[in-house]
Amino acid sequence: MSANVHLHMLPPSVNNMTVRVFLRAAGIEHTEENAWGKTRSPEFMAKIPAHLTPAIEVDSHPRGAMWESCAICMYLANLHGLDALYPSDPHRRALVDGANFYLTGTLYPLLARATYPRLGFPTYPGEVASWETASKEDKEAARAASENACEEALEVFRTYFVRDGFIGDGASPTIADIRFASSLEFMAIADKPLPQWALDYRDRVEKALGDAYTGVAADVRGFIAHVKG
Ligand SMILES: N[C@@H](CCC(=O)N[C@@H](CS)C(=O)NCC(=O)O)C(=O)O
Repeated sequence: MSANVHLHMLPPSVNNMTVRVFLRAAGIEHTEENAWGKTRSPEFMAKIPAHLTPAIEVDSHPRGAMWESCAICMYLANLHGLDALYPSDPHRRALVDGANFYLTGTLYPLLARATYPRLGFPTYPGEVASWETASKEDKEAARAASENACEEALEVFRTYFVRDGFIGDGASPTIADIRFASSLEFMAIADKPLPQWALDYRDRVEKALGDAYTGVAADVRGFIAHVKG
């Protein structure tokens, strides 16, 4: 399958893991470039003004480049008619889109506040972790509050989106499973272990996707092991 896709990515990031797993699972030919230290360069920002990864350069896109992990998966799945990964049936698609929007809008901001301070990732302006004047105790209290709040959002995924299968109610993982399972990888740095259903679910997604998942997850898992060590 030729798509002429060039991916700018950061290996330890689960936002990036999502697109890297998707491209492999979809069998879309592409090249990858590590964007470490490059995202704020004039060359990068001329193409990707949001200075975010994952970002793809792709000839067919009206601007030649785009970012946002879910939007990239949706665009490429639409372009290549990848119905199993992104069902065209409006009812199943409603589940996939709902999960991805809930993840990026609600779960991921909580998950980022719970894990980024420990991973050594930059935190967002306005958050306690980014305040020079906040004490260590206040920063940890804010981090722990976000970790606690993840529980409710995870429970929403269990009861509404995942149930006993995959997001989108099909026989194989969709882009929403790739996005959600990848995000769960960061919870390995949290205080509380993931609930058993979430570990089983992540294993189910990984088993279904094989090396497309495991090969990329190795970068994230290796980074977390390094930080913990
Ligand atoms: N919502 C975005 C988040 C992307 C994001 O936060 N990317 C970070 C790495 S995890 C980044 O590239 N930061 C570099 C920068 O801001 O210069 C997505 O899902 O793609």
